[in-house]
Amino acid sequence: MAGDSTVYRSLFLSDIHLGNPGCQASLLLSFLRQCSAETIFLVGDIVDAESMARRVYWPRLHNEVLRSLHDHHRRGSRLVYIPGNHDAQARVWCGMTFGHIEIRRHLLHTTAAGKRYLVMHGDRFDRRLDRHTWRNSIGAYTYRHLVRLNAYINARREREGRAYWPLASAIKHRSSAARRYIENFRATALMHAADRNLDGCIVGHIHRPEILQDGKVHYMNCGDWVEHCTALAEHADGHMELIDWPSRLTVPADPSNRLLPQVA
Ligand SMILES: [Mn+2]
Repeated sequence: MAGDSTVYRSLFLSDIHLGNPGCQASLLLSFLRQCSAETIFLVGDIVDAESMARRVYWPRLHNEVLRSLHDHHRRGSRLVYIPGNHDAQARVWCGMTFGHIEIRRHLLHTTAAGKRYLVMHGDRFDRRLDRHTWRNSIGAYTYRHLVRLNAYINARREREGRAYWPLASAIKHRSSAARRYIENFRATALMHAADRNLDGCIVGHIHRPEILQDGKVHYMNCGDWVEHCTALAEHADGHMELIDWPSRLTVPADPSNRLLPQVA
């Protein structure tokens, strides 16, 4: 295992979707193995219970992700888990601590710079989840297949020594309905934080990584590990950064080599 090369005050990861064939577990492992954090926040949809209910899928790499998080804890990280809508069953345990994992519905995080951010999965800002229409069902079905295709294409690209390319993301960005959906979600989350006089919110859920500011209020989305492979990190001085992990990997000249982290 590579040594810790980057130390963060906090790390926010969401939408890992373990148990779903679309989960990019090997990229996540390479990320987790080169950094450490005082606190790791798991911001929902960590295990995809919905996908597991359709078909049990649990390869060795998905266990490795859990083991890696456990290793972080052994080396001193605090672990906080906020269940999302794909692992909503775990919400009955909110407020409890299991082993070394604190389970919360949401929480207030104060950065080293004194900024107060509400951390939550964000599905409550998703108006689409309120209605079970045929359009939503088709959308969910299409997306499920798109992330599986994404996993297949990128496994092949990795074997060929080519850089990671988020397929579903490229398609979604062309759709005006998807753009409107993202804008609505973002605006609702920003309003929620502003109403509570907070400096912003940290969410996941919509698989759209970004940090942006509206007036004085920050909107930060962790992204996901089925398409974008991103994380939010707080540095020792409270500065927040969005880490786009695939863009930090070098593609080796020899295509028989695997993707290697630049920092290793
Ligand atoms: Mn979600």
